[in-house]
Amino acid sequence: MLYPVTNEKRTVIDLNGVWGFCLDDGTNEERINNSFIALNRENIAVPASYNDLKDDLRYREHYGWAYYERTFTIPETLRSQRLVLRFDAVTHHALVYINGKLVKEHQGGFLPFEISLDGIVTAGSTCLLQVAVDNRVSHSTLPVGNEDGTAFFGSDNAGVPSVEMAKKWRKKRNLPNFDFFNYAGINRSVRLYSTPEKYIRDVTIVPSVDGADGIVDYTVDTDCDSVFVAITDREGRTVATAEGKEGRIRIENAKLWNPYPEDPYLYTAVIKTESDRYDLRFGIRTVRIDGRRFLINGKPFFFKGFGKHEDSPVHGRGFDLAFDVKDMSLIKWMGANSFRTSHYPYAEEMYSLADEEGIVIIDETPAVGIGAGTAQDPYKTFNIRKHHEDVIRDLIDRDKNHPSVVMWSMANEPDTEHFPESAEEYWTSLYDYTHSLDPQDRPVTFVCCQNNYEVDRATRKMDVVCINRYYGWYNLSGDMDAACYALNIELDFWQTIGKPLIMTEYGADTLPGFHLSQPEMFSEEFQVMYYDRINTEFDKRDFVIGEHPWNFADFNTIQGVYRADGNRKGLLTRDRRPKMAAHYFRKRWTSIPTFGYKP
Ligand code: GCB
Repeated sequence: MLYPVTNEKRTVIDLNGVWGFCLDDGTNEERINNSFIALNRENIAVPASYNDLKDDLRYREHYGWAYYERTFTIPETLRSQRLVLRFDAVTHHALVYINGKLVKEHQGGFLPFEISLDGIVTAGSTCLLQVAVDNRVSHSTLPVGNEDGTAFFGSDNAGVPSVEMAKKWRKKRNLPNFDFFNYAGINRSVRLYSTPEKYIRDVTIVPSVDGADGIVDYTVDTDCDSVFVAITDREGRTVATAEGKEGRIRIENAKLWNPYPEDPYLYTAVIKTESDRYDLRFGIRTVRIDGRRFLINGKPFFFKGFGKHEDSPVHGRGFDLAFDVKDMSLIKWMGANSFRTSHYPYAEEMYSLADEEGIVIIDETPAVGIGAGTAQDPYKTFNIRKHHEDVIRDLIDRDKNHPSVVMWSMANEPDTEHFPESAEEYWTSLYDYTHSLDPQDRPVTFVCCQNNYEVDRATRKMDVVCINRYYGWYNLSGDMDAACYALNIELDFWQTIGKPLIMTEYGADTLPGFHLSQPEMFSEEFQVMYYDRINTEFDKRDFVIGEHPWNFADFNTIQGVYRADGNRKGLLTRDRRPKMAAHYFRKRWTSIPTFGYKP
């Protein structure tokens, strides 16, 4: 799916701004065609998560539908154009109405969807746009939550005569199987855009290298009759041209896209047809696994970086370009070169920034929490496969051309231990599916949680073993000698598997400003000692080809006994101030090269 652009053939109209909004009152009736919204209308910002925008617990803890509305006018000048309404992300389930008529239903809160407005609106008219948004998560949504807001756990039982009674008293709420706040609403931009009637639907670029030359295999999906492609360099000079809907272009003495701190050189493919034009920035780089090495442009790459979140004060998970630019700056300041889009696809603008800044991305779907909170075999019991395939397809469709994306992560921490055979079948078939869809055939993985790795049959089948481990924090808490001992037993196991391994999460909650002479848990001194001890073990293992501390910054979560003002494992605070550990990593990573750190 192409990102919307304005050029001489296309127009983008921004529909972001202050919209009318109201929360459903819990009865979940049809709200669009009655006066409910008008009677309860409040102001809300788009894009943003609605949860933290009002000082009202109803917003913070809302469960179920919420309604947005605004009007927009279509300029008469667009009369002969094809019109499309595009939502970059509505979390999690959206119903879109125009002038009271349902025009689109979309499931999944982190990927864009579009509505062709042909036959629905006319140029020159003013339309009422309404969006109903449902934030409920269940065992069939991605991310996963416990069913219907009534599940009942552990300590809820204390002092309550019966489970039934507690269920009656307990407010209906989302029970996420994931450790980030379930921020909801129109989280990313809404735009109206136009194309000519005969237009460029999609462009696919597959780069490769032949000696000093770059090879670009391209496909243009269009009904247009003639297609011209010009490749321009950074200075805007045309370096190669081609004609036709698909073809191969050779760029002599090509400059490669290389990760930070090297040069992430980008070319532009200028695609013109008899009626349309689209300019796509792309990089020439290769990605390949060779034994235990992860090669970018044929050189062994070492992942220095983070698990992140889209999370910022007030906006919640709402699109925030200022935070994205600031985060890129901090990533580089710490000497990092990569991050994982834990635990869902991020806004497209972040990938374009990463292309430009040379930051490598492990691109993750929103499949987090499969199998948690249930004793049943999730792969056989719940209806997830079809939706999971849909999000993988849409993710690749959206992100396939970004040079920054070097690997797909199908999920975070699914259960692979309790039903190992079902898990193996599920993950290896999705692995094949993901490979089959990616025109660049990048490596594919999923991220494994702390488990009995000898029983787990699925993690070892991935191209790269990605593991989240909290030795010294959740287990063997505070005892780093024991933690390193246990970690090494596990690393000995993975060494026999013969694949590259990235530690995709490890970390310790840390209160900024809490200092101790002796490193105990939650102090800044402990966080530094924890990382230093564990990194020392990684340095002894050539097959450990990456370290992604959890997390880049503190982030918001559901309230609960484990979380005081959210998850505090950030190297930075939520407002992006460095803890001592950020300085520790800056020192470490600025002395570790991006290429060739491990043989
Ligand atoms: C994990 C999860 C991550 C959590 C983290 C933690 O394993 O993947 O989402 O936030 O642990 O801090 O508990």
